[in-house]
Amino acid sequence: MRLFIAVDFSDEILDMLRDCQQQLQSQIRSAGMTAAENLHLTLAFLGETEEPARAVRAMEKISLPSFTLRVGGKAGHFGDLWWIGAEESRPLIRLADTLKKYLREEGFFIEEKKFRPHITIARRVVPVQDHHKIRLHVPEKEMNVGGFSLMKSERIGGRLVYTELYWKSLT
Ligand code: 2AM
Repeated sequence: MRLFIAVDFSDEILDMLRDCQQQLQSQIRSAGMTAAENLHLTLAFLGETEEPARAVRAMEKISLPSFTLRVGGKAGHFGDLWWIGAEESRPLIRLADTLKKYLREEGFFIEEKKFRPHITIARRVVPVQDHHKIRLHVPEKEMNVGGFSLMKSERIGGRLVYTELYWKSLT
């Protein structure tokens, strides 16, 4: 199974992200928009594994306080994938780094690349003219992060379906 660990959003942040998707939709030819229920902030990507219990053990070792997450204020694209940014705050980086350390201790191979907190809102975006012409107005919103989730990702009937397997609260 394909697993990743992520933070889910408040309704207010989901509304803001959906509004960004609508702004994008009105300026492009086509895209695969992320389904509303799949919008999340990935902390760590585990890839294919049959060891969810080891991922849970890594999550259980985390003893960090809840914190304020700021989402928005910036948008961008990696090639044809469009994202909304999240603030690279100390508590967020600390949570992602600590989690990756514990996942490696549990035997997972986790890429070393720098953590760039982002929310993918659309893939395979085909602009009308050029990606640089696209303008999104992205307000910044805050939420409290009280925990994070182990997620399973599957393709069911051509649709990407994410299922929460485990939730770990912050202190
Ligand atoms: P993305 O949004 O930038 O594609 C589920 O696939 C989540 O894990 C997505 O948020 C995805 O990020 C993230 N992820 C991180 N590394 C990945 C990888 N090598 N392959 C697929 N997804 C990855």
